[in-house]
Amino acid sequence: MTSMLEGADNLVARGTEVGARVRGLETAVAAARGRLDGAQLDNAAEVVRRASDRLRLSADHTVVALGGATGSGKSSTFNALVGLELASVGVRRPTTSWATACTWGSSGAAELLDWLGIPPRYQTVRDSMLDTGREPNDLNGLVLLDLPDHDSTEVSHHLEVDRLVRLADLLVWVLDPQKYADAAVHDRFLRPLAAHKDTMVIVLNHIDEVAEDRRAGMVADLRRLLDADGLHGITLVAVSASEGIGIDELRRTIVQRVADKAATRDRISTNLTEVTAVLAAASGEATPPNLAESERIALRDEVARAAGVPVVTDAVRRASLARTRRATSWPLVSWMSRLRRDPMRRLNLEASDRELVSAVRASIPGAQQVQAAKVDSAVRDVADRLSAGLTRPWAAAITRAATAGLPELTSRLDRAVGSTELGVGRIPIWARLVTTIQWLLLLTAVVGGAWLGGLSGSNSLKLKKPMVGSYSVPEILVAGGLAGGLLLALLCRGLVNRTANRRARQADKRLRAAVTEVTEAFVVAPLGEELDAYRATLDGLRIARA
Ligand SMILES: Nc1nc2c(ncn2[C@@H]2O[C@H](COP(=O)(O)OP(=O)(O)O)[C@@H](O)[C@H]2O)c(=O)[nH]1
Ligand SMILES: [Mg+2]
Repeated sequence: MTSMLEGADNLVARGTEVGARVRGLETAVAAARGRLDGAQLDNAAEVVRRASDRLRLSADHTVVALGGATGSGKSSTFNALVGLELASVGVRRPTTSWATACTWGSSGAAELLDWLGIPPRYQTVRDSMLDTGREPNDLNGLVLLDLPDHDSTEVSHHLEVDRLVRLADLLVWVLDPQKYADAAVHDRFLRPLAAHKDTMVIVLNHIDEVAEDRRAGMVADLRRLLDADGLHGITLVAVSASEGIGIDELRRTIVQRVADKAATRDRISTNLTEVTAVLAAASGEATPPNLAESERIALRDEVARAAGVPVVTDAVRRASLARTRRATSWPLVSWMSRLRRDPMRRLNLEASDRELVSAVRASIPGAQQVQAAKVDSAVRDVADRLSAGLTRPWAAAITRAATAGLPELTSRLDRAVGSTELGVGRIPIWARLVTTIQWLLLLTAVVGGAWLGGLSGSNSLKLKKPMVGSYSVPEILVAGGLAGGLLLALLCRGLVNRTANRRARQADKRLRAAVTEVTEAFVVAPLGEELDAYRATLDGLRIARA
């Protein structure tokens, strides 16, 4: 029995049509919270709460459980009510053994019994039996459980009983003349359950064993004890399961309970229909829209433009171009370029990633506001497209979700772009190599020059110039060094351009990734949440309407 009721607290009318509708409405209310009108949702939530309260284990069935101490006559009472010997009488079943169940009416109790953990061989359907002809159908929908035996003083049982009494429609507690006054029964079981007296019935069994003139006195005595327990007015029936005394009265009580349950179910069903219709009208029936991939991309592009990705990328290209070119050009030219104080050149040659970004941004004053406005309208366009055809509350919810993050988006974009690694400062290895070669070539020319100078100075020494063809070696060194440097710089041009373009592409990719992340977090995800909520609400309402 311990496992029998696990997880039952959140249970609403399991496996039944009304139960499914209640759960559908519950889902819809949760999803629509903060989107649809609060008062309408509160009404619906109240219907859900009442339904959960009243329908308990099942909407379509009235669950009646027989409990009590071993030997009090649960099984005998069960059999007397069923009219057949289904439950083994006089057998003590340990607490772990199965309950016996009998259901009246054909449909739908299987899932409930399965969930209660009662195996098929302990289940009987009253309709399936041969004598149904004389069976009145006022018990249709009844599920009668003969609970496993237990000692009422055991705390664990007490807890199970406590849970069952909240879930079952009726708990029939069977006492017997010997033990009805046991303090343990009253202290540990009956008194704590006083709050549930409306869903409990007390049966005083074995009444045939009490002399007829003493029966009324005993019932009165028990009634006093029950009053002392706080169970004023609780239904109390004296029966003899073996002699059939009082069984009709007990049956009438159960029939009444079944009728009440049916009425409750009908009322709840009506309420469900009403509040569902209200929410359905507020929600509309438009097919849930989706954010198209193309819209998502267009939005990202707009945000990237607003964040200045194209201008920053262009600056990265120019800076990379300037730096690599300087590294590969003739050393004297690049050395001279250091002396010039053109701020734009300086920026391209010396700025860090961060400085470059802020300088580029600062160079286009007012652009940020213009771009922010463009993002704003792009986001609103998407929101408008998505909410076209939706009812007002949902359209408003979508617009709200799409635009709520915009102020934060701007500052997050600044941070994202500002902290993206652009790599403008890195000179490629090949270019560093070229720098070295350029210096070597220059050195060659200088050595050649010095040699020429030395020769003309020491003309008198008549030193012979080494000749290669018609040119002297120092002349070749000077000319070769100078021409080589120039030629190398020229040859590197293409590579320099390609490097700059590649740097720009990389920067563009990184910047766009950063922008996409921020856009997803502040616009796309909130939008997605609304669309999910809309979908969940429609699904829930569809189930609730069925
Ligand atoms: N005389 C008499 N015996 C009963 C009555 N109800 C049950 N018994 C007997 O009491 C014993 C225990 O009954 P049982 O139904 O198995 O009790 P359970 O342990 O609560 O299921 C059995 O021997 C029954 O025949 C009754 O109303 N009158
Ligand atoms: Mg029994």
